[in-house]
Amino acid sequence: MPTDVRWPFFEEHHRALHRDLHAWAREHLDFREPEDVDAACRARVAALGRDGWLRYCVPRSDGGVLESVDTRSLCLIRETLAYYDPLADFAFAMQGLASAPLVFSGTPEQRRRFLQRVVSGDAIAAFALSEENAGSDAAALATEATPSGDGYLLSGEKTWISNGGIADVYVIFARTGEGARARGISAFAVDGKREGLSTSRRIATLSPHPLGTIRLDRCAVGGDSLVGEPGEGFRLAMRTLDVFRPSVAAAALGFGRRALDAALAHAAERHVFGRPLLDFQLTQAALAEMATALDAGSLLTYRAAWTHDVAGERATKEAAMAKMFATENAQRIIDRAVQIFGAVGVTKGNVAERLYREIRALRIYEGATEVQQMVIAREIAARRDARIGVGV
Ligand code: COS
Repeated sequence: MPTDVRWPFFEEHHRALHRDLHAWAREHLDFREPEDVDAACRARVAALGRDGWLRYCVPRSDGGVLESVDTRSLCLIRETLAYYDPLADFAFAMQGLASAPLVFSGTPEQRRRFLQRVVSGDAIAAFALSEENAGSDAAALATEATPSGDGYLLSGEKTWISNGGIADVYVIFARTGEGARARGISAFAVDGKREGLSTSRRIATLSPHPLGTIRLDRCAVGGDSLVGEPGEGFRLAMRTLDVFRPSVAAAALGFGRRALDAALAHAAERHVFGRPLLDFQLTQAALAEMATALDAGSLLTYRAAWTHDVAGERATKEAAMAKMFATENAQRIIDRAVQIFGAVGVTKGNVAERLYREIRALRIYEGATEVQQMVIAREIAARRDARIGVGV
């Protein structure tokens, strides 16, 4: 049961996208876990590029489908891909995440050089913000970009980088020193084959995805690699996350909806004590709570996307609420699905077992739940005087 696209957040083109992508996903995607995750990721990027789905990551002027990047479309795509194939969702998300800083602030030349290949699926993209000592506290990053000739020398290490090791292009955030912390960071678009850029470590995770540590050893980049103004990198990263955090929520919805559908089917078929599992009120209570949390998560997710797309506002609080709620609840929903499956639910190859591992990272990446709580609290505190009808 996907999100109901008749809701007023959506327009006719969203309904068409939803219908067409479900049909495509049913035909082209495979839920089974691949043996070679790098090869599988490359194949997903190529297929998503070939059939035009990556065109939703850029505006029409850069070869996109829509006039501007539409958060509701990104969310519908991630929700759908996550339902059919977690790795396809990952592949789509990373192409979009790394494209966003260029969409916001890239020069025409950078757009031509990077975005076209990313959108066609010919180049795999990565967004390199995190470091060993700068995860939640992104402004603490220490990778340095030192001016050299008419360009920069990048030195440092970025870690937990999705697609790190297989990416053809990286958006790298480094300290240029215009100011302290967030005010002294800039973004750079760097070719993955650049001398001085190497993968120092691949990271194995609970559910395998391409992930790695990138080492920058006096990696020389031209001044034309700088994305946006010097010192603007942190804000660019945050603007990107405002768009992509709702999409993480949407992926969690896709996982959760898959878990609910699988649990429902199992509960209807499985007989215990002479009756279908579904006849037991305890099963019904679990399923009812799962379905309600999913719809509540959808409402928050598409509210955040709508606020960004239609109201045209900075949707920082809405994005954080959606990500926190949808990912935390998807974890519980999937855990309940495992419980409904019983021993089968912890057996390798079972849909609930796979989802149980897939969902965990979503509560951490692109801002852990605790970061979202911090963001929400800050946003409501900052606006407390602006609220209508404060009568306390
Ligand atoms: N959009 C635009 N600008 C933003 C912004 C947003 N959503 N959020 C913050 N900024 C701006 C602020 O306005 C501020 O600008 P000025 O210096 O001009 O005042 C600047 O960025 C610094 O913001 P702030 O002071 O809030 O920075 P903090 O260091 O306190 O960090 C959080 C804030 C926690 C929100 C940030 O570090 C964060 O999101 N961390 C999680 C990072 C993350 O998601 N990592 C995962 C990596 S990607 S997988």
